[in-house]
Amino acid sequence: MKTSSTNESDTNNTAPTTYYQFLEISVRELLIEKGVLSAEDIRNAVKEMDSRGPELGAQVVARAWVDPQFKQSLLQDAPSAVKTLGLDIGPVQLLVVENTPEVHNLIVCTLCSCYPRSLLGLPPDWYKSREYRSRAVREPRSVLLEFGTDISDEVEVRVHDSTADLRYLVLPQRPAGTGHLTEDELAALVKRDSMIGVTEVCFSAI
Ligand SMILES: [Co+2]
Repeated sequence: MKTSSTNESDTNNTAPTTYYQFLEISVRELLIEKGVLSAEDIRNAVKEMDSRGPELGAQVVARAWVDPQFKQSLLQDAPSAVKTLGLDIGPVQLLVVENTPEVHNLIVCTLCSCYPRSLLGLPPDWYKSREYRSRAVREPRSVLLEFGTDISDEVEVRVHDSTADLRYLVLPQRPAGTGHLTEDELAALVKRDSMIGVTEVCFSAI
């Protein structure tokens, strides 16, 4: 039996450090030691990442709805397209997939929880769950129904498996009856889940 009572070993006992955690610590300490980054730079970057929500993604979607040329470049080369809106998503490759009357797209990371964080913020817990990760691939239509999204049998459902190198964002369909809305009003309609593909964008005129 272990009798050590230092705080450090207590921490180690609760969760063993994984290979990737060691790798992260080693790289981080090396970057700081070589003067490439400061510890504060890293803290600030993490804080900024954690504070991000899905608003940037919603802005991108709204722009694509009102500007066909932007939409085209977004679908062809998303990182460059979002850069024209002043958004830098970093070195991660991003693919935007468009929902149409014929195709509905759904995003998952079967391996872990890869997610377009730079545009949507942190992934929801259900996205990281083993249940979603396995069922989204096996029975996407049932999963969609549980989110209240009934996709007709004539519509093809495409499931995209994200990786560390390639993230996806769904461009949802613009709802009918929104022709008079401004770009900001449109962006306000676009919720996180619709950009993962588990819901559609709704609009009800009052
Ligand atoms: Co992943």
